[in-house]
Formats: sequence, structure tokens, C-alpha cells
Amino acid sequence: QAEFAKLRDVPAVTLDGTRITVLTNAGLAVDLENLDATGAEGIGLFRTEFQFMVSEELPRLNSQTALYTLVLDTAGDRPVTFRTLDIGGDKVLPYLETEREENPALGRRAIRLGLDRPGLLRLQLRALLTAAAGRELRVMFPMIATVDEFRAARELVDVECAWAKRRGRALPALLRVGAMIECPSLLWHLDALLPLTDFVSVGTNDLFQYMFAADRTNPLVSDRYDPLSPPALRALAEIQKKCADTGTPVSVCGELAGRPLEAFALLTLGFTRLSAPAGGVGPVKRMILSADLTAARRGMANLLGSSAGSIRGELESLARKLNV
Ligand code: PYR
Repeated sequence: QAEFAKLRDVPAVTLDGTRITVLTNAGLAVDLENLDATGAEGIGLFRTEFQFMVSEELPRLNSQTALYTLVLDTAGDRPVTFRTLDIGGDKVLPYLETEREENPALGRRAIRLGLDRPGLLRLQLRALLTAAAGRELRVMFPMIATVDEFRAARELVDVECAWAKRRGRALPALLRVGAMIECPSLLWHLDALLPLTDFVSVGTNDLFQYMFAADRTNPLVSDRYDPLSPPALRALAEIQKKCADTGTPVSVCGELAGRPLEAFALLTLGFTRLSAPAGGVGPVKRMILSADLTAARRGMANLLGSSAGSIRGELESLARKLNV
């Protein structure tokens, strides 16, 4: 821990000079102390559903606005990306009437619920716009499976902006709207999606759950497939390349980004923005400071061609050989 504290204010630059942005994930006011404690450069994923999950009733506009204001005040110049409500499916709220679903991970979660109940999503967007008046607002939508869903969600942002304008309210000085990439369907529609987004963030937990068709809450199957495998890493490489080609800022905010070996793999694929759980920020930063990506990329290119189900061992050897 003392070692990581020393790294707090050290910029995350690889040995061969690539600047990496290390952000952290948060969801409640108590998580905000992790920003200063870890030296994370901002919040890459603020999970707004946590406030809803710890409330006895639907948080009112005022309390949503108060939380988002506190988050932005605390973060100061550091960017914060708010993810709109990711509830439904297994995350049920007792005060919100929802239907029982046989297969909740594939059910009406997240943006699906938000689009079916636009009043709920609009209230949240109103709170975000109010909290961010005069400053930067970054908002992203979870579980987008089609370009139309993103378009519809983005339209609600426009509707709320128009509403605020009509009332003479100050709007954010800068508004960026993004999509989470966690449904595999988007991999074959990035050419259509990316021009509509200001940024994207890859939610690797869900993306791999859906790619491998393995429920990540079911211990019988959750560890059966390794994210450090050619199909998973090739999917990520494809996303990174399409984003680079279109100049779309991209980050990775799944658990993967917080584990040094996995984060090393992400860097070799070209990702430069990672949002890690607070405990992962120090270890990932230490890895970054010791990594030579030029050498690592050559090794990774070979591993991606492997027919193995997991290349974890090979990647460990590569990291060891390069003293990462
Ligand atoms: C995911 O990885 O699926 C997240 O939602 C972070």
C-alpha cells in the first residue's frame, strides 16, 4: 500500500512513452475519497444505480441532483462519466414495479427500462444537467444493443436540454454523450454507432458474459471462459481499432481494467484509458510504469493467433520476459 501511495502523483507513462489515463469507478458519495487516495485522474464510471439501490424509495429529483453536484464538486477538474441507471434484471428495486423475468441478464435491464419508462430516465437526465450547469457533463448509456437505442436515448438528452433552455436554466458548458459497449451486437455496427457518440466505454464484464453466453453470477459457468483468450481480446482489438480510425475516445471500465496482467493486455491492444476499481489503480499504475509496449505488441500479435482457449500463461511469460 505504501508503495502505491508513492505512485499517487506520478503520471502513468509507459517505459516507451505512452501516456495512459487511469480513472476509477465509483457509485456512492463515500467512494469519492478514493479519487485523492489513489491519485486516479477522474471517474471513468459513476454507477448511478447505487443511490437507487440504497434508497427506500425512488430518489427524488433534488436528491439525485444533490449527489451529482457533490460528485462534480469533489472531482473538480477531473472528468466524471455518469452512467445512467443500470437496474432491472437481477438488480430489482422494491419500490419500482417490474415484471418477473426468467432470464434477467437478458431481460429488460438498463437502457431498455429507461426507454420503456422515459419519465424515469428523463428525471435522471434533468438532475445531471442541473448539477453540471456551467461545467462539463459526460453521460453514458448502459446495455445499448442497437444504434436505434442509442439514438432514442440521446434524443431524451436533447429533449431535456430544450426543456431547461425554455425555462432559462443554465446548461452544461460542454456535453458529451456516450455508449457502453457491452452487447456483442454493436461490434458489427460500430461504423454506424461511433459517428453518433462522443465517446464509448467497454464494459468487459457484460461484453464477455454475452459473448461466451455464460452468466457471470452463476459460479458453475462464471469462471469457465478466460477473458485472456483470442476471441475476447480480438473483439477488444476490433473495438479499439474502429475507435482509433474514427477518432472516438474509448475507455475500458470492466473489472479487467483493474487487474495488472489484464490491463497489460489492454495496453498492448492500444487502449490508453482505463477505469479501474479503487483497489486496482495502484497495481495497474505500477504495471504501466514498467511496461514497454513496443516489445509487448509484437508478442501479443502472435498470441492473438493462438488456437488456445486461454493465453493467460503465455501472457504471463511475456510480461515476465519484459520485466513488467
Ligand atoms: C461491465 O463491465 O459490464 C460494466 O458494467 C462495468
